[in-house]
Amino acid sequence: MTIELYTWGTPNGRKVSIMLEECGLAYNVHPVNIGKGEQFAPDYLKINPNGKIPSIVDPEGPGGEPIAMMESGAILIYLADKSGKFFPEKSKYEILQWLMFQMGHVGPMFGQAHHFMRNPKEIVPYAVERYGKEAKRLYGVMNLRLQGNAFLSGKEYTVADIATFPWVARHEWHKVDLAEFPHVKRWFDAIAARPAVERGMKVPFLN
Ligand SMILES: N[C@@H](CCC(=O)N[C@@H](CS)C(=O)NCC(=O)O)C(=O)O
Repeated sequence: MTIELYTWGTPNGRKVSIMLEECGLAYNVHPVNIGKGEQFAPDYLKINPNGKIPSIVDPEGPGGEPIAMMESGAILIYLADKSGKFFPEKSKYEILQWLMFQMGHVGPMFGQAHHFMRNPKEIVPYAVERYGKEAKRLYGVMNLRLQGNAFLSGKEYTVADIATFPWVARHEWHKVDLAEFPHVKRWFDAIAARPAVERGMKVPFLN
């Protein structure tokens, strides 16, 4: 049965479209224009009470019952359980650490860097410096991790990489030069070349 994906052209949305493409699961795309406030429409809030993208509705969830889900990290774990892909049991706790690292640090900090660097209603130098510095620090953490590991959670490509990739794809937005982080660059180039990633990054449109 087809999964309904509610999304927009942002890193959090693209984590889920990449995962759906990688797993080969059938899905319909419903664009939710967050610039126009569609995330706050009463019908959408029934699916995602937090008023954010992404969300999914799977008509065939656990026990064959429909399930609506918010929070991209939880959605990735759900889709991994459903498909049996990209979350191998043997490295479960490594994967969870790097997935939580993305959800708790990479996403929120890069997101704040974008907000203050790209769309300032007023220039707040302290905020630009704080989030720019933190973004760079996080690249340092990833670079060290990827120095000895092909992927964030170890030898295999997993949901931790799928969650992090679309944020690193916006490195120019948070003013990071990947040449300064060669292991991140090698990891990034390898993932960018995956056909499922190329397709997932185009959902719901290029930007
Ligand atoms: N922790 C949430 C974050 C979701 C999120 O912040 N989505 C942004 C787009 S990337 C959004 O919907 N923003 C609209 C708004 O804040 O009103 C997740 O990972 O799903």
